[in-house]
Amino acid sequence: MIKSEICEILGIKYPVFQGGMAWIADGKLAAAVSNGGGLGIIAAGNAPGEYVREQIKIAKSLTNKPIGVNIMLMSPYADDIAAIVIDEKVEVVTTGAGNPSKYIKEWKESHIKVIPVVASVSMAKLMTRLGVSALIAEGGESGGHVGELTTMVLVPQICDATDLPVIAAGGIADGRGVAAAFMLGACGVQMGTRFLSANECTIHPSYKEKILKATDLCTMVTGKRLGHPVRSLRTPFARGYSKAEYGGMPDEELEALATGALRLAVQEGDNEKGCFLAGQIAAMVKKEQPAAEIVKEVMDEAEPILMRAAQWVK
Ligand code: TUI
Repeated sequence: MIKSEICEILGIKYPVFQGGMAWIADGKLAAAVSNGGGLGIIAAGNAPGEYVREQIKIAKSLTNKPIGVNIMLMSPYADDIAAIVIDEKVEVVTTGAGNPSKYIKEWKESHIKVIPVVASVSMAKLMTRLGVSALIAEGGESGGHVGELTTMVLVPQICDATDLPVIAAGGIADGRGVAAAFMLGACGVQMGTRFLSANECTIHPSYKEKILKATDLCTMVTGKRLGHPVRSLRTPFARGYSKAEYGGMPDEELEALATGALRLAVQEGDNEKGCFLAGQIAAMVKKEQPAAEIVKEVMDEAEPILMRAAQWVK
């Protein structure tokens, strides 16, 4: 049994977070992960506050274990949601795609455990000074909005830059990834793509099928020109966007092209116009199974791998 300090801090059985995937990670998925002993996280994405409040209530009706809310800081509703998590007494807040400094004091005063995603050493140092509970170091193998550095390179640097517990994310979907994350100095992992195959994940069946059929080179990054690089499956939408991006389409038209594309993937499974966010590890997601089984399976797999590594030490 692998227990680490993040388990003690959050009161969870397994050091496994489910990533806050916009439009995807709802109250039902989060509750299933938390009931399985991990940390389920509701994604606020670009949704209005009332949607998030409703999902928190759904999660709380399905579990009495801790749950988290991920606030996407580029959302126009980020301020509203920052207040709602206090109101609804959410145990953990994770943040992504920006700097959460202005909210941290109030969250801490409300006894919320704050765990920002950081994609650089400077952000890790700033968050450490502001007294957050832990950090998520997310490498660019991940799906969705990506930073510059890979998990392999980012995690040890973040571990060196802080005394806080570090959760590794990006490119992790099985016990080998968990073991590797621990070797790099992390004390937990966050997985997104692996949970797309969970029974409780209610994405469109053709989104799930695309993940289960994915191969090694099946993701690509678009959106660099506008400063918001996003990793998704290499579909007609992603190829078309990339062509437009490098073909000189004006910024406003490019933005319009992406508007609503994630919803079309998640809800309609629209192969032509949908943006199917996924991490590079999609190729290793092989089967549909309950979320709780995923949490236990990756940790059970990691154990003998870590033991075997120790055996080489003379
Ligand atoms: O946030 C994510 N992944 C996401 S957010 C998202 S919704 C979206 N849709 C279209 C365009 C952009 C976003 C889909 N996937 N992951 C966490 C993450 N945070 N990765 C990288 C970062 C990050 C980047 C910069 C965190 C902090 C940061 O700081 C910049 C600063 O303000 O200095």
